[in-house]
Amino acid sequence: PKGDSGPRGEQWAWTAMPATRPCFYAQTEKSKGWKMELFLHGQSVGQKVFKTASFLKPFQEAQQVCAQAGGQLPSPRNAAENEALQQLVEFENKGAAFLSMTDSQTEGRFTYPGGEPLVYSNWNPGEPNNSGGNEHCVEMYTNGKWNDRPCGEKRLVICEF
Ligand code: 293
Ligand code: CA
Repeated sequence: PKGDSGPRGEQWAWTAMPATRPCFYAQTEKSKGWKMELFLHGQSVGQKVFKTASFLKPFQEAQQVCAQAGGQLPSPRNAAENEALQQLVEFENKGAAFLSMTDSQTEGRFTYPGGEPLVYSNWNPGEPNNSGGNEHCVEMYTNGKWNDRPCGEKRLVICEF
């Protein structure tokens, strides 16, 4: 898919960089543009890259945005990944971001998109509380803590690659 035009008229597009994960890069200034884009809007942690879309969407649309880009919503699986993602959420300054996990299958049992149970969690004290009986998605606050939320709420879209 075609991307947006940047502030200097450069074209940005989703693609697979050679020997790495798919990420956003500038066609005009290949690796230099890619590095700057990741520096400003991404986080690299281990073999994983988190990249912010900078806009807010309900969960299902957010899932589609990430899938279209060749990634998925973020699944922080340890403290280092959680902190990398938190830095991005904080820097974006657009409020909380959606994570990939839901308890849509079985209430109270949060799983990754593949259905596996969580290997790591960073719930805010008192969460998940299924407030109002309809909180099947998970948001990350700017402080890195997690809260279950209704999937129809609009939250910052960050993708994992
Ligand atoms: C309740 C109690 C609050 C909590 C909130 C969230 C909503 O209103 O303390 O912050 O639920 O869990 O997702
Ligand atoms: Ca909650």
